[in-house]
Amino acid sequence: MEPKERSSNKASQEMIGRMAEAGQQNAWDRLEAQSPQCGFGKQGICCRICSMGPCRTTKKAPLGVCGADVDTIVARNFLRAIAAGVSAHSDHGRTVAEVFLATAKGEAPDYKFKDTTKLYKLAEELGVKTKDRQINEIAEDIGKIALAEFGKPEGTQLMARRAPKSRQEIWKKLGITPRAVDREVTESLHRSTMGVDQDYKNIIKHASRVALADGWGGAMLATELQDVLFGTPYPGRGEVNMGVIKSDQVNIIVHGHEPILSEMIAAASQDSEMLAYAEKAGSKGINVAGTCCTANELLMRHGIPIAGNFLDQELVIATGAIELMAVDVQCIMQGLTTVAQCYHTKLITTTDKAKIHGVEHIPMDEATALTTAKKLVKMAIDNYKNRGDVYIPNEKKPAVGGFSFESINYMLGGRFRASFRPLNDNIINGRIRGIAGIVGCTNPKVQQDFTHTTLVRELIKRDVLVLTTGCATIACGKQGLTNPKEALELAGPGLREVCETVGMPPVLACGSCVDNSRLLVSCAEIVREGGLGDDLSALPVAGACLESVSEKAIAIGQYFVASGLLVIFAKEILPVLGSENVCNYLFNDIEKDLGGRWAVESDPVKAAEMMLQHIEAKRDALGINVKKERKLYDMEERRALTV
Ligand code: NFS
Ligand code: SF4
Repeated sequence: MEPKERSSNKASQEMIGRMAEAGQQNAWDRLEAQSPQCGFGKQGICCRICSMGPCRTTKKAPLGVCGADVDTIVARNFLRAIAAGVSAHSDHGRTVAEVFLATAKGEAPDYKFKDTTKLYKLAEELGVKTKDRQINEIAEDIGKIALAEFGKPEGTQLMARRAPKSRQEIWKKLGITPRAVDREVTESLHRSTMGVDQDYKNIIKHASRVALADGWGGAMLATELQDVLFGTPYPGRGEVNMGVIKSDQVNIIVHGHEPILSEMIAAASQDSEMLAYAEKAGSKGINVAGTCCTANELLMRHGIPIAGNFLDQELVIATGAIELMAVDVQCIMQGLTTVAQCYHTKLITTTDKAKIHGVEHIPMDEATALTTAKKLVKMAIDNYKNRGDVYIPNEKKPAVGGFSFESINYMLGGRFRASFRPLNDNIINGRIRGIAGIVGCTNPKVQQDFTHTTLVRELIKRDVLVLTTGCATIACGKQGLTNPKEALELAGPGLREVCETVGMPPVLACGSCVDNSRLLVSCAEIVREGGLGDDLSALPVAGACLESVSEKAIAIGQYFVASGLLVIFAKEILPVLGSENVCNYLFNDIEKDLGGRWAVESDPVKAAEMMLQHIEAKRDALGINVKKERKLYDMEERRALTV
């Protein structure tokens, strides 16, 4: 496959070409080597849960040894994938809660509570007393409550109370209000072992519950606590794509997910002692850039540049200009080790949960975080002299990130009368047709970044406001779609007018994948603000992830569906097609239970069409399209309605 077919990003194409010339392998080459991939696995019809298996269902042998049918097998695999995704996000959330608590107790001296306004708000929400108490005392109580959300023996997720009442009622009625994260994950594994839950609808019901424990639980807590610790993001400028790597500076890439690490490395890189040390080494400075979600976190809060998304992680090293790549957890390809060996790049793992065989491990703990970060920065500087030939693609775009729920609220209504009212009003009057969430990964089975960016272009052109997270945000950034100036040119007239009036871009970069919680909270606020129905399922909102990779993406999809929204994945990637019944339930009947549903479509233009149809159908149901229809027949009405 030609580099151009592999990626739609010019910088990535260049690096793919150069790696091929040098005989180095990347994810695309390994995908080719793996092809053809197992058709049973692709359809989700392979079971290796017990030792009577592995079993795979065929026409000739439609049942596993235990008698499990294809519906059970597909649903169980689906549930297990979601539980794994939830465990990843939520374990990240737990780590943040631990650091939060340690900070409150004075056991993590390098971390501070940066957003005390949010801390007070959170205290109020969680019932923590604030009167006559020190910040640290309040924070300690919040930290303890947050930590308990992961493993408390009784009760349901406190954050789920943020959902509209009608939604909470639906969950209650179905018995899927999420309990402690650990409990839901454990129950998922239990139910899906051999001989337990063998009713596909009941299995999928629990898939909703465990996913909700993430979206309205672990991941939401991760976002909230990170905001208090590192600052709630507000719009700020940054740059995206490999051109952010600097030829005359020490380059450090932070890769992974938890800002616990990347925040400290960013701080250490600005330390005057470190800067002087770098200068002595002949470098013009220390350049920290990110890949994957941790990059989104840094851009959101500090404007630190993003070098690339998931599929760029190996390509970035192949520039030859990276002195050190520090990784923590999730989406870190083992393939990095081989690429790093071809260059001087030092690859360092930093958490005991995620070591890579043969890779140097320098554990980061909260008690000595900055000291460890400085050690890593010093290692990078010491490695500068070992740099060989360098090739950095000359591609980068300005980008604006930092769209938290709070910042969207302020942007729309102003700091003193923060409100979603203008957004609701403009959805109601039709200038904005609806909202789309474009989220998730980049998968070598799909031309890199292509579907995300095509979807975004199609949607904003037709006056749909886009909120984006994860690697999709970085894809947009590389193509200038998170640069307000460029994106506004592509927006439809209604959306453009609103964006220009409130000073907001048509594509809002909302952060990493755990920050999908910001999308949920925003949708809940739209319902609360009024005029657009009384439940999330009434909203003209849809989500899509056509390049999904991780189990985390399926977990996100399921909690969006269980929150009442439409979610579209690529047909060949969602591993459920082997069971007609499961498909029929997920794509149709689940809507009767939850108000949301899954759909599959691999073509981004068609997927955009599907999202628009959904949005317009919701508008019709809300009765807010009436005016527009009348406009066609009735001149009187038309005059009266001119805005
Ligand atoms: Ni999300 Fe982040 Fe990217 Fe996908 Fe991986 S980095 S948590 S899983 S690949 S968007
Ligand atoms: Fe086969 Fe049933 Fe065991 Fe799965 S649980 S491997 S279908 S026997």
